[in-house]
Amino acid sequence: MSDPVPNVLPTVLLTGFEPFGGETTNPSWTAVRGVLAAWDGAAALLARRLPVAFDLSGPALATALEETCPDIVICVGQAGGATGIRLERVAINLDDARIADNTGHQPIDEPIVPGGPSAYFATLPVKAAVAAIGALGIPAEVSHSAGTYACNHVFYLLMHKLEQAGHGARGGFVHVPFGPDQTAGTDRPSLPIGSMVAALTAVVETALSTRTDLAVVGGALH
Ligand code: PCA
Repeated sequence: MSDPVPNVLPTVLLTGFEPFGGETTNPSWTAVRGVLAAWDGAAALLARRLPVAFDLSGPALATALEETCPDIVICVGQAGGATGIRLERVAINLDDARIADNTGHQPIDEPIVPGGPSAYFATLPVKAAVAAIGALGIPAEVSHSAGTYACNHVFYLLMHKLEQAGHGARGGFVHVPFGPDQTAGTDRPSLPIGSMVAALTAVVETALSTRTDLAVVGGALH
């Protein structure tokens, strides 16, 4: 007889953000909740909403990690103006805010972790995820900069904390476009929330099934 297989489902933590920059919704959180509502896969999914605040998001992320002990963490944020899903590959050790955060704080050219590495790479299979999303007919690409605002801040702290914990948990960041409610009557691009939910579900499934990323074209010339 073979040894019994432990019946422990992997845990996936998804995070979204509260609204910011004058918006009343943030599609990242709407979509994350949609993923959880529809999920019936072989993993335990948990979600947390993070504040758009440089001083508060790190502690909120730390609490979420302590409470959920995830195997995989996928943080999600809004990238207004994007036309598709962006699988972020690089988090840099820099806060340089173009606008104040939701507490009025606007750090300029400050390290996120003084003395920390200049950058971390996502440890999710970003190219495989792009392929999986593309197979659903939803636009997606690998992105090599998550910016220098609150999303990059959380992404960097996530990768820093996961590396320091040393448990082998994997993580990354996904940017989504505006939702249709944010662009009505404008020429700003948006994506239906249902497409975001399908795309993020594909990211979760790909992360669960794929440890070694696809070696396919996905770089950027500029
Ligand atoms: N998007 C912002 C911060 C919160 C969010 O949803 C960003 O891209 O930095």
